[in-house]
Amino acid sequence: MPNLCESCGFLVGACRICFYTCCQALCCKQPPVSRPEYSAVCLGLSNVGKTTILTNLCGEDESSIVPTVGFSIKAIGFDDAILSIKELGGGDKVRQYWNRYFDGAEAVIFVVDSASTEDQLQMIGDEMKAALCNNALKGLPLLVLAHCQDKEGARSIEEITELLDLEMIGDGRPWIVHASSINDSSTVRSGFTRLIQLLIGVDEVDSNRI
Ligand SMILES: Nc1nc2c(ncn2[C@@H]2O[C@H](COP(=O)(O)OP(=O)(O)OP(=O)(O)O)[C@@H](O)[C@H]2O)c(=O)[nH]1
Ligand SMILES: [Mg+2]
Repeated sequence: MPNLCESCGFLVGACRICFYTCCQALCCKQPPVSRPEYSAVCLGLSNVGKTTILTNLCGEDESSIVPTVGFSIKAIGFDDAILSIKELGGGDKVRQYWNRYFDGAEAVIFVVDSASTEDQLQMIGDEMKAALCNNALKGLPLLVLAHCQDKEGARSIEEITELLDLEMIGDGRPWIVHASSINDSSTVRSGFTRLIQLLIGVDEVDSNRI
């Protein structure tokens, strides 16, 4: 039979546990959720909306955006990962230096104005091919954003896939084409979420190989 002292000790212990559990619940003290971090490069011709997209994803003011000279980096948190995205300016004079900034990338985002003409898409496809052939980007997951879907004459995902010859360009890497418009920011966010799923999938395959 436990004596009175032992019973009291047990009761005090139980009360302490209850007290701490309640405090923790009230203070919402959950252990911090750890998310993987990935680096990505964001490419595309000038004026297609790269900076606008990244600024929108960060919830920052889009009213004072100017053409990107050189590059700019933003770290953006998503539910399942943090993406550190390096946007390279798309101007004619800047594009020739893109390959200097590819090192360390784990994914590629290529933004396309979906209302581009066939000739423009031909040129965009050539730029994309040249970039993706670079050793630093070989085999990396690719998100092609078929952006500016709100514009008149915007092409469908199927048209963009065909005109950019993506079946050929994407060969040997996980890739997706995703339709987006800044007017509906959920379409932008869901494109990046899909890219993160590709990256997590690649990680899982790699860790199974070890
Ligand atoms: N209609 C339309 N306009 C957009 C969309 N997204 C961005 N824009 C506009 O496109 C213009 C150019 O945007 P930027 O974000 O500066 O383009 P960028 O690709 O970063 O250009 P560079 O930095 O020069 O390479 C801005 O006026 C944006 O408001 C979209 O989905 N639809
Ligand atoms: Mg820019």
